[in-house]
Amino acid sequence: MRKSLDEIFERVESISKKLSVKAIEDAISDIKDKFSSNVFYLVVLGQFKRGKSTFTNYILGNDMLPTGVVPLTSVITKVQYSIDVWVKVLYEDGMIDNIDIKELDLYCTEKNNPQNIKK
Ligand SMILES: Nc1nc2c(ncn2[C@@H]2O[C@H](COP(=O)(O)OP(=O)(O)O)[C@@H](O)[C@H]2O)c(=O)[nH]1
Ligand SMILES: [Mg+2]
Repeated sequence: MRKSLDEIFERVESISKKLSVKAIEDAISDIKDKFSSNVFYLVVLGQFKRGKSTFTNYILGNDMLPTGVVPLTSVITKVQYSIDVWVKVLYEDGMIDNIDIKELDLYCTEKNNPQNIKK
């Protein structure tokens, strides 16, 4: 599948070059970069209290995301593979804090970070 996708990318790229369609050339270049980095996003979307965090914890095999009956996750929480457990808080102004997993709920819950006041 990887190989046939690579072939498709090559064909689309060569066609877009022949036709000089910059938008397609840029798009295919982006897709090729994403594809070669071996990273994809699985996005879990849904209304409050619908079990998104519970579902994500189940996939992870680890209860690292807080779950509960009141709306809990108030900010976008991104989980990625790693051997060690680490948590980074990314602030709107670009600042980054390294925190302990036990402190995660201080940032991503409505109770401890209402309306994302910590930004
Ligand atoms: N009955 C039932 N409750 C669930 C299920 N999944 C999650 N819950 C409960 O629903 C509540 C909200 O779950 P949570 O994962 O925090 O929801 P989120 O806001 O979508 O992330 C929690 O009390 C969970 O225990 C399910 O499949 N069935
Ligand atoms: Mg949640």
